[in-house]
Amino acid sequence: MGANYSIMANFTRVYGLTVTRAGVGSGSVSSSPAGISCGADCSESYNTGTTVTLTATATVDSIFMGWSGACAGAACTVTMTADKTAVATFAPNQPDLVETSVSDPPAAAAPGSAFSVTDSVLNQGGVSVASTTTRYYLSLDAAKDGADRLLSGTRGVPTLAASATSSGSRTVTIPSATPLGTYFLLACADDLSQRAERNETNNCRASATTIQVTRPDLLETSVSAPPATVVRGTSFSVTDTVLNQGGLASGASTTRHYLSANSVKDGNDRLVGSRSIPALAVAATSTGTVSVTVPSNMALGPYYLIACADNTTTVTESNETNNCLASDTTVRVTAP
Ligand SMILES: [Ca+2]
Ligand SMILES: [Ca+2]
Ligand SMILES: [Ca+2]
Ligand SMILES: [Ca+2]
Repeated sequence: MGANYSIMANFTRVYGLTVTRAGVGSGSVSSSPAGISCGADCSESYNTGTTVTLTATATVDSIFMGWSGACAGAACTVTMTADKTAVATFAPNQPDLVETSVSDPPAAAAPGSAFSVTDSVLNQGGVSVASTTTRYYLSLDAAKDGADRLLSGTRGVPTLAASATSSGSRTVTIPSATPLGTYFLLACADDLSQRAERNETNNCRASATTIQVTRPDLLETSVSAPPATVVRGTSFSVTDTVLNQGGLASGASTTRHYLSANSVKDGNDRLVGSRSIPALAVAATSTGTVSVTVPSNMALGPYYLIACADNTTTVTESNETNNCLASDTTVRVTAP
């Protein structure tokens, strides 16, 4: 082999074109030159410099909303100078309202109290929808059903174009009759069913966190032992502690002290003193000492000392029957 040979090769660069379909409508995308027929085949490699036109076709129940990614707007022609992805968005040919966000409720609140809700409604359909009303519920689970508690306070949502969102805040009030418990907050778009939509079952959204509908609960956790004997008409000191073991702070209250022939508070017991209790935060206590006076006409004999929290029934509590505590020992009332 005395001759020289030269070898030439042409390397042609190729780039990938990928089509992605977005939105809750449906449709297909084809390409020219051929190679893409999406959903079945959504990507193709083309020689560098190739100009590719993509055509989106909505199904009969949908609307093509436009291109994004490598293209924008209604038409898509790309020149393959790099790997590219074009996104075709299809929407239903009807409105479809969904709640895309709802704020979390307070961790705890009493029946009858109010709080603020912020939510967003999206029309993910391909056509506009006239004004609607969003309503709010407390629900034991994250789904709306007939057992849920409708909150007062609604939000009017204006006409929404395709892909438009309305956000707003409202003050809502928990119905006074709501049973104590743990609830999700639901926001439900078009809750009065004023507008026909592609999907009527996706209109509600639950909060991420729950609200405990609860009340304060005051009770006596200690009451001092009375003296072994006391002369009627005279006084002795009582120290007691009130605890708020409920889920909400309580307002100010009054503890009263009684002498009782048995360890249970009833209508026969004699009022001997009282103590003012300040507002108590959750888990807070109040301890204090007051002087109580045995009535001069008190029948002689042994008595329990009973302290009763919120004995003027100023505070509405989750449990109104646990407020009294009797001393372990009795005091004998004697004559002067
Ligand atoms: Ca809907
Ligand atoms: Ca509807
Ligand atoms: Ca109580
Ligand atoms: Ca009470």
